[in-house]
This record gives sequence, C-alpha cells and structure tokens, in this order.
Amino acid sequence: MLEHGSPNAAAKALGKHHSTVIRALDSLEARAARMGYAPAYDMTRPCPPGFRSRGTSTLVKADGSIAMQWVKTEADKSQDEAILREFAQSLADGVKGLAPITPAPAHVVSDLLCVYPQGDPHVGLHSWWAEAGEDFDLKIAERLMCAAVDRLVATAPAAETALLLNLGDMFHADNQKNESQSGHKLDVDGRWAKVQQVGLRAMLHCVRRLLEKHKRVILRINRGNHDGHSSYALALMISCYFHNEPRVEVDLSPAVCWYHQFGGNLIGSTHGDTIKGPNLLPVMAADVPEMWGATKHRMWFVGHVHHQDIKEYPGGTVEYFRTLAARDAWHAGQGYRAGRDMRLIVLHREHGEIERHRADIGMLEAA
Ligand SMILES: [Mn+2]
Repeated sequence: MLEHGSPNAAAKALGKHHSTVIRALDSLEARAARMGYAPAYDMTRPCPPGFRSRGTSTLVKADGSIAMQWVKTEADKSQDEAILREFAQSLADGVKGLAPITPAPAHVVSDLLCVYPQGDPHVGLHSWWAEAGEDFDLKIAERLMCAAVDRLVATAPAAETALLLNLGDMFHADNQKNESQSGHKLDVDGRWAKVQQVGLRAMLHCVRRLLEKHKRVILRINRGNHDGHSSYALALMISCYFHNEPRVEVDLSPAVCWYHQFGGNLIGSTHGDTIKGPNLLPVMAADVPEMWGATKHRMWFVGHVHHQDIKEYPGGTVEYFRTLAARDAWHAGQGYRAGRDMRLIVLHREHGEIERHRADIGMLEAA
C-alpha cells in the first residue's frame, strides 16, 4: 500500500477487491496493537517476541505532549499453545507406525490374488515327542511359520495382492491360566507375555516378506476358540505397526465370519468352531447377498479341525486346512493324526483358482 499510496491503488495493482486490502490492513493494525505498536494512539514500543501488550497508560500534559507512559507486557499465551502443540506432536511421533518402508515390487499382475491361509498356528503350544509323537515349542512354531511363508512367497506368481488369512488359534492359550475356553488344561511353552512377543514377531516377518513380492497385502486374523481375545489384540498391534505403510491393510472386523470379493471370486473365512461346514455357504448367501450374486467362484477357508477336507456344495466349496503345529498330548491320545503343511492358493480374477503351492513340514524342518 505504501508503494501505491492508497488501498484502492494497491488493490488494483494486486488484482484484488479494495475491501480485501482494507481487511488485511485492519488485521495487520490489530495484530501490531496487540504487540504494543499503534503510533496513532501514542503506542510506539512493540513487545519482544514471545510477549504481548497487556495495556498502556499514558500521562498527557496540557500541551498534548506525553509526560510518562507505562507499557505493561505479558507472555503471549497463543505462543505457549504453539509450543505445546509442537511438543505434543513430538510425543506422538513415538507411537506412529514403526515399520521400515519396504520398496514395492516393480511388476505385478493385477488379475491375480495370492491367498496364504495360515491354519491354526497355536503359538505357545508345547508338545513332547515321548508323549505326543512330535516336538513343538515356541522356537519351532516361529521357525515353521516364517519358513513356510518364505518358501511359498518364493514360488508365488507376482500377484498384485496377497491375502494373509490366519484361520484362528494363532495363540494356544488366551491368558496365563493355560486353560482352554472349556477349562481343559493346556500344555504351554513359556510365559504368556513371551508367547505374545513371539507371535507378533512371526506375523510381522510374514507380512514384511509378502510386501517384497506383492504390491498390496491384506491381513485378516480370525478369532479362534483358543485365542478369542489375543487374536484381536494381535491384529490391532500389526495395524499400528504398519500405520505408515499404505501397502498393508489389516482387517479389524471383530465379526466371526469375514468376506472378501476379488472379481468373480468370493472368499469367506471363519475359524470353524461355531458353524458346521454344510451351513457355511447358506450363511455366506445370507450375509453378503450382493457379493454372492456378483460372483461365480465362492469358497470358504476354515481352520479348527487341523486336517485337510475339501467339499463342494451347491454354490461353492468349503475347505478346512492343516496346520504346521504339532498335536498335543491330549489330541495324540484321542487318535488325531494328520499331515502338516501350509498352502498358497492362486486365484484369477475371472477364472477362480488356477494353481496352488504347498510347503511340507519336512522341507521346512530341513530348512
Ligand atoms: Mn486349533
């Protein structure tokens, strides 16, 4: 304005309406006055940075000149707020996602989805060979979970999206009582806190490995009958860990049944302890009728029984998966015997399942 002589001229030069320039000048004057500078009112001593004017008292002589002036200042509260905001921001930095960012793969096929079902990992289960016929503990659980995903990712096609589908019973025990929900005594390796740490570490390894091969990773952890509470806590932890990684999506639905549509495929997943196999497809049709109508290849991925079982029903298939976990002494005594492996199922957007891969326990133990 000084340059142009009047608000109107300045407005013209700036291409703004003259009222905009007048408003800007008014607000500048008000701000300067708050800081103790308003020469038209004999306030000519601005406050230092961080302070604001609390008031000015002027003793005016009979001839109009100033005899004395008190300039009262105080710390500027608005600046305190800015400093506090900055402090709060620095505190929040510590709880943001901790995940190092993995470079995305250069080439992916958008028509493919790789489904990695994790059958009942039972992290924390302790089996003694002499009693159960197989050894299993925290170290073995972690090694097998990680080695299986390493192996399957290596053989997977470069699908754009990976679905890591934990079928429930990620943890063997849900608390320090080491009992199942129905009160059976469970054989547990290590303290509950240690088991939680190992489970989290193994899952983070799996997700990070998938990020190397696939552009987008969806993680769904189903609740199991062994880990009704800790399964959800694990999903929350992983979701926080990958807060800054847009390529990871952690599903946080607490529902027992979970659905995901990929083109003409409809995937349903649940642990399997609450709904019988023959009822799963009708439940799917009732729960997600629009998805049901829009798809042709409908499949359920289920855990709980720890053995392989695929059945086709009108409308789709229901598949139960094996686990990498050993049987415990109780199940060994009940006569449970099943193979141990992990699978990768490759779905084509239009044609459904087109290939599957398998990591056998023998390959992983040797690795
Ligand atoms: Mn189980």
